[in-house]
Amino acid sequence: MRKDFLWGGATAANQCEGGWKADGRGMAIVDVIPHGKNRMPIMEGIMDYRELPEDTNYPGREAIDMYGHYKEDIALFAEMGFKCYRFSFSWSRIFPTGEETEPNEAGLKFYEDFIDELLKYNIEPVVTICHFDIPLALVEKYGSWKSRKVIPLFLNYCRVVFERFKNKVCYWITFNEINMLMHLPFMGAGIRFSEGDHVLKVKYQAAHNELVASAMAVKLAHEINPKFQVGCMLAAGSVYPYSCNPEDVWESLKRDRENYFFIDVQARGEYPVYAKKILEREGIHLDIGTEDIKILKENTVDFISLSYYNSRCVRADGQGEASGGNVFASAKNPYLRCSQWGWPIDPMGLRITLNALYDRYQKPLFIVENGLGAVDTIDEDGNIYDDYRIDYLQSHIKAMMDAVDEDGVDLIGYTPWGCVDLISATTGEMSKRYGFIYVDKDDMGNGTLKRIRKKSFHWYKEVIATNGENVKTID
Ligand code: BGP
Repeated sequence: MRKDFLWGGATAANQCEGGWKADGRGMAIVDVIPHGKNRMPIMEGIMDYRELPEDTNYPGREAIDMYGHYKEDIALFAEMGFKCYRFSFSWSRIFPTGEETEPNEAGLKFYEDFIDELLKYNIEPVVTICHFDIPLALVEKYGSWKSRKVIPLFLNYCRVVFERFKNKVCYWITFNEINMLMHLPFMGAGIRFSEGDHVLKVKYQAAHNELVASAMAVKLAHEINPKFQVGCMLAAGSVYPYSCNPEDVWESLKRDRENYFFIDVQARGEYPVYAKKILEREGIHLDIGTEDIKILKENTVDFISLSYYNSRCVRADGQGEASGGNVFASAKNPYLRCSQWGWPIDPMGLRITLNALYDRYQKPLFIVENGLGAVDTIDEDGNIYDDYRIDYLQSHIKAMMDAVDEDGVDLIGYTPWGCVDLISATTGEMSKRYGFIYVDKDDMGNGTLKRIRKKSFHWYKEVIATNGENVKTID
């Protein structure tokens, strides 16, 4: 691997920061996403959070309180030798309602101290500007990304953080997993549906508004500092045909395109022809501003970041067993075993996905999420022996290195997800743990929040120290 390869870890404010009322922070969508049976209908945008019972538990409000523990957490990341750390800003900590003329200085100062703490250890910050996050006030007033009115407000937020951190941050990601909007519209983009809504039209319009906002952010970033590197972010994972039946192959190509659509626009600068055809077939006429096409064309991203948890699989006949995996419906692949949450485990799929993306876009890639959500138990001796996590990460790192060394994929870095345990996005659980660092907290919110190094902590430290060389020796 190249010497400047960015080994690190990733988290996001909505799932780890907490401090929901500190520094004058405004309410954000994560503050109204509950734990339990109502979580899915809320995230899908088909249930209104204002109808939730009073005793509802909202796990994101405190999360793992990284707000109060960041110095300790960053010191642990430094101990593992992180070269970079991916995290996100909470938009409503900086603009509590999204519409203030001046930013909230206390919120900005929090991130400034946070970034300074990273730089103290020579850890490169990688900032996601919007990770499943938007001020709740904008959801209530404008219906979130349904409305173009949110575009200039987002841009204003971008301007403030780009200017403030002009000399401290180089890597920016506009929207986390932009394609999530199609699957969990409220969690992904604050979209709620009302009776009579043309659901697909609402989603594509919101997607268009985000795509334009993303391109405008790229433009602004490059004006403020030409050295800024701005990326898009895809929930990736190639879709395999269940068989060599051409019907299955065709179905898999269509499914891949559903995800590529966003990145095609962000990386190539225009709506792909297959997307135009889908819109035409569905009778959807998007509200496209006069300048939009030009803005999209002229402001493509510098790199493509992605999350990879698993591959997907489809059968054209829709028969057979279904498989789990990051909210994308998929047929069960008989060649793969699954995690405790039913997500397939497919390291070779990472190599395939990286190659497919690199072939398609020819831009540097950055793996900004990967990992195994698993139940951890503390042994009698006080340690956590998470060999299953080491196995998962080891095999995926090996596949990633093959993609780089054998296939020539240009890869900037690797930041496994939830490097410190945090709240699961899909389930709201604490018990679905990804970290090298254990956090003492349970699904009901009880615990001391104490941090404990797991076995994988020491293993990953060695991976970074050897620039991945030690992983190569496994079978
Ligand atoms: C991605 C999200 C993350 C993260 C991860 C794992 O979709 O970008 O925010 O949570 O998936 O998913 P989960 O937390 O549901 O296990």
